[in-house]
Amino acid sequence: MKILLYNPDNGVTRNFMPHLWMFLLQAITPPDHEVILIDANARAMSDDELVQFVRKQKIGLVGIGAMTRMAEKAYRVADAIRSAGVPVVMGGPHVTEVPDEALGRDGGPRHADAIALGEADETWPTIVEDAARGELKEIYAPVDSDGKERKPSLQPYPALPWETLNLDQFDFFPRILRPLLSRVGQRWRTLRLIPIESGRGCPYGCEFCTVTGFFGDSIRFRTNQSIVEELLKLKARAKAEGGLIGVFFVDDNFAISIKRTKSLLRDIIAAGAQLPWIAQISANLLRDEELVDLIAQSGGKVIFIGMESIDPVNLKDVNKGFNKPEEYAMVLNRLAERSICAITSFIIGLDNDTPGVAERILEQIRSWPSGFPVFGQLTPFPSTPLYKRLLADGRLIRPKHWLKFERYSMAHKPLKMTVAETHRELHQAWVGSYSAQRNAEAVQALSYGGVGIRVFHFIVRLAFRGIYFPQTTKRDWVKVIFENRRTIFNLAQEAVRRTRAKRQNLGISIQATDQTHP
Ligand code: B12
Ligand code: SF4
Repeated sequence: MKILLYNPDNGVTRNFMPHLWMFLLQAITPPDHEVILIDANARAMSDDELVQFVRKQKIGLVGIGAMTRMAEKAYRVADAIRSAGVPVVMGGPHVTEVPDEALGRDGGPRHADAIALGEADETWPTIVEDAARGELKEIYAPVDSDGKERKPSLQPYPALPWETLNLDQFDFFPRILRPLLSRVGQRWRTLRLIPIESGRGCPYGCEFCTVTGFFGDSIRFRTNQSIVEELLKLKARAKAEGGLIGVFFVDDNFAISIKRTKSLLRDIIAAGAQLPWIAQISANLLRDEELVDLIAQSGGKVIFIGMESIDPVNLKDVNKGFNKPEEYAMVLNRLAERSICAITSFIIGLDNDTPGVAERILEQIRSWPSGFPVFGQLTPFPSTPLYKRLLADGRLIRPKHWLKFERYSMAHKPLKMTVAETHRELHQAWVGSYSAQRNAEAVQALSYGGVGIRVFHFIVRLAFRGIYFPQTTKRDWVKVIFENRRTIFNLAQEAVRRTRAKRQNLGISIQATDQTHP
């Protein structure tokens, strides 16, 4: 049987990296079945094109995975494929949180023939065999023989064939900038970001987060050895093919067990398996200076930190009181001292937020080392404690917000601001972080480093800007390049000056060598 695994995009912006679940399920599909992967973030297709593709390829089963944000599109695509007579199985966080919806058991239309609840590492092979026999069941849940929920162990972990997979769709650099970047140096022509998980689960239980509910509070890890092997394969490939390969450790809290993270990082260093990497780590865990040293030595370049708020009352409200705003600057400086950048993530619209919150956050950000701030509005994801609280308090204005996806639009009434004010604050936070002037300041603040670092920081800034201000067409890019022309000109001028100086120095040293070796 031919199987298509499909991951929808959100219809507006694109992720910079295909989703790991597809590669994982492909690796554990029983032999005798062929698996084709399409991530709409990397390969955009209309519903019609997709249905044509499914027909032409004679696909026998389509698996669709979706976050809540992509649910509307996922259902639409599923409907189109099912009307072509091909069965659809859906999985991932959203269907796990609201299983009745996909199966049409909540009074709405049915979108899937079957759903896979929770982690599908152990149920997927059964789903495939059942589908091949034409005996798909409606619900597949990871349970043991007593019917109790079972979280798969990550030991052993399937070997993902990164050494042979086509990695073109993992290129982080926007297409339009690639020719320019190749001129900076052949090494810079691509930056392929590969998702790797080292463990699952986070026990912290922040009120808005789905992770503790989905993966459970029992943390599970892969062996250090299997991760190091994966890194070594990727490193060998980067060496053989040129270009840059980086890794995104997709664990929700990569240092949730500091002892284990340190041991993994030490093993990476000992094996010489360092590649540039990104991971998400909560600020409280970065108090450990030895951990930060190991992060730097093992190739860590960017850390995503869920700061959420600079207001301790807000943090306590969402059960994230372990974040201490007074420590943020210390943590960020400590990272910057080791040339590690931070993606600082904030939530706007928390219960204690009032008008002016964006400016208050921006003021703090301007006092920190240059990084990449991101902002979202407080979003009640189904089945989170936050959703239940807002529902009970009658504050949900769009209780099924995912069925009509609206980017950056509130689904509930904030407490101390209106919805319109919250939207304005969110907009202000993005403008204040990624205006041409702010980009210039952030790049200028890095002038102690080489021009390469600044060019890279600037390009990443432009990409991050695109999370809020969609940049999917050539026109969008031309506009953003025009707005930032002064920074681009200054960086280009400096690059030329440095290259000339380097050439001259080289000339002098060649002459000197000639003189000593006549
Ligand atoms: C990496 C990541 C991203 C990446 C992009 C995704 C990528 N390319 O990998 C980035 C950083 C861009 C991102 C962005 C966002 N993310 Co995100 N992200 C993650 C993260 C950390 C890891 C995903 C992952 O690979 N996990 C490991 C794999 C193996 O797990 P999995 O995907 O769940 O797959 C398993 C099962 O779900 C199941 N499964 C999944 N799909 C399917 C399909 C079928 C057919 C079957 C059978 C089974 C199945 O099988 C897999 C193996 O067991 C998760 C949290 C987490 N730990 O999962 C959050 C998470 C998915 N993100 C989340 C959110 C909210 C977002 C944002 C909306 C954040 C924001 N405010 O902007 C954005 C939206 C992006 C967009 N384009 O619109 C939420 C989603 C909650 C929800 N209910 O939707 C999560 C769960 C985190 C959280 N704190 O709650 N994200
Ligand atoms: S620390 Fe991060 S992953 Fe863990 S519960 Fe909180 S938000 Fe979710």
